[in-house]
Amino acid sequence: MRIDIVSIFPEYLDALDLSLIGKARQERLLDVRVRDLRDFTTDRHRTVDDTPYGGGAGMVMKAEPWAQALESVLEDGPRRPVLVVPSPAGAVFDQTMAHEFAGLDHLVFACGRYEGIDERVIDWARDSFDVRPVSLGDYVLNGGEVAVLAMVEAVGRLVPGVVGNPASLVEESHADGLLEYPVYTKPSSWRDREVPEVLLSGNHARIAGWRRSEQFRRTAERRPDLLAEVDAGTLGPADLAVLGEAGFDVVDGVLVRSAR
Ligand code: 6GU
Repeated sequence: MRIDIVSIFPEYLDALDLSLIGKARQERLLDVRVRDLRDFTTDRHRTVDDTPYGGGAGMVMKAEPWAQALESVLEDGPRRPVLVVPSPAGAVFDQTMAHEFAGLDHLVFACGRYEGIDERVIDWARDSFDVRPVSLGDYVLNGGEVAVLAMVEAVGRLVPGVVGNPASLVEESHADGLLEYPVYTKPSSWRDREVPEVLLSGNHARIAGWRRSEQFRRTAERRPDLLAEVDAGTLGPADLAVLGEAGFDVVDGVLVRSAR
C-alpha cells in the first residue's frame, strides 16, 4: 500500500520509522512517502499561509502550494487516490473507516495547520481524488500531523502481513463492536490481587463465556453508545443476563437502557 503525507512539519512523521509501521516500511509492505509543503512554494520566504478573506483570527493555508504538492503526488502514483484531509470538522474516524482505508492501493494525507486550507483546494482536488475530511474526535489539535500518525497506525496494522499474528486483530477492541475483555499475566497472585479463577481453570468454554460477559459489562459501563449497534438477535441467554445486570434490556430487537 502506498501512503503519501504532505506537511509543513515532516519531522512529526519520523515516528512512522518506528515499531510495527517502521518494520512494515522496511519490508516494503507499506510505501510511506512524506513531502514538505514548503518545497512547493516559489517565493523566497517559502510562504504557505496568508490572512483570511472576511477577517477573523489566525491564518489560512494558501491554495497554490497545496495544488503543486498534490499534483506531484498524482504524478507517480496509481490512479484516483483517496485524499484524507484531517480536520476537527470531518467525519469521525473509526475502525470501520480504518478497514476501508486498509483496502486501498493509495492513501494521501493533507496535514493542515493554522485555521485550515483554502477551501478551493478541497473542491479542486475532487477532480483527481476521493476527498475525505476526517476527524479523530471532538477536540481540537493544532494540526493534522498527530491525527495522521494515529490514522496511519490504525490503517497500516490492518494491511495483511503488518501484524505478525492476524488472530490478534480478531480479538481486539472494536473488532466485534464491543470493548476488549481484561487481560492478565504472571504472577497469578500479585500484591494480594488474584487473577480471576476462571482464567486458571483450563476450561476453554468457561473462559470464552467469561470473556464475552466481561466485554458486555465493560461496554455497558464505559461505552453504552456502542450497545445500540449490537444485533440483539445474536445474543444468548448468558449475554442477556449480564446486560440485564448492567442495566440493558432488548426492546424491538435493540438494546436499550432498562426503565427505572
Ligand atoms: Cl483530524 N485535525 C485537527 N486539527 N484537530 C482534530 C482532528 C484532526 N481530530 C480531532 N481534532
